[in-house]
Amino acid sequence: MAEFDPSLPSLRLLVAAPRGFCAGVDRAIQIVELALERYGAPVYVRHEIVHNRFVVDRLRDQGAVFVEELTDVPDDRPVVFSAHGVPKSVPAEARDRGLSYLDATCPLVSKVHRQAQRLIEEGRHILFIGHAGHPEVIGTFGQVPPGSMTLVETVEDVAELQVPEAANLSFLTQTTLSVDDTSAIVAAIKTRFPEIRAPRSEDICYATSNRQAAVKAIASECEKMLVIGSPKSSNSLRLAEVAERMDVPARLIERAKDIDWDWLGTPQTLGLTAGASAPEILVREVVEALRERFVVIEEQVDHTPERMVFKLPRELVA
Ligand code: 0JX
Ligand code: SF4
Repeated sequence: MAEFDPSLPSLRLLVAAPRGFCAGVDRAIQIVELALERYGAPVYVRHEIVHNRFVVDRLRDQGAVFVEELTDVPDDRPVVFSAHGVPKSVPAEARDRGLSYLDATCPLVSKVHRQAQRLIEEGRHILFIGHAGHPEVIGTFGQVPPGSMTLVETVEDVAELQVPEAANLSFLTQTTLSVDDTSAIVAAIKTRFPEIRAPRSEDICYATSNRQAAVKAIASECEKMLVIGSPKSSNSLRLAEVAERMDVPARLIERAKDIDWDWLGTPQTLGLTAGASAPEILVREVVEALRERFVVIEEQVDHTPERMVFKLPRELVA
């Protein structure tokens, strides 16, 4: 802990809550840890279990091996699928090879997978709101036949959309999107396709929307905002975006060493949050680094309480 030095400038630090790990991330990490306990090392993990270098490095130290493709998994070792979900072809390939696999796909992502399959069975074409190339998008597209789902990334995309049967459309979304951007895209879709069958709500998950709301709740009081998360992490990127859109300059950092002190300057009030894949230990690390340079007055600003817990796969708890 940094020593108190009254000559340092003082800093009011507003720490957003909820922040950091969501129930899907907690579950995914536990699945890898329990698999290591049960089967011993190495346990293979297809894709980063969650988009966080610290988490991945820690699990690697315990014996996890991270690969991008099943072809890199030997026949005699278990493999875990990441929280972001996988195309249907991945478990199919694992079964064909007789691999033992554990699926750490977040149950809220799996729910979108099931919805996609149901809509296709009803003969609909799906507009999928999401970010091209993101593993969750690849996984969800991989639940349905090629050509039955069209990706929409922006409001501008909606005007350009060419879809087979306008009267038979529905839409789904990635779970980790910007709440505001998504509602603008949904509004544009409903304007262009008034007959579209709209789900009761978009599929942005509770953790993503709660973390964005918590940033909104503190941003107007902050001069700058630090967001702990990986540049690969969609939900973390969205948190920095939320602050920036409220005219609060924000930086996404992986760890304390990434703080750009020149950029930070000496604000009176700083906001701090963490994406759903960033562990609390990194929040404490950043607070300690701030205490080296400021007299920090830390306040946690509680927004929406979270109590979500997801069950672990039966084969790991039995
Ligand atoms: O890039 P994402 O926000 O989807 O993933 P990340 O950062 O690993 O967060 C946890 C997993 C989220 C799945 O929906
Ligand atoms: Fe699940 Fe949401 Fe967490 Fe993704 S961010 S793992 S969808 S709870």
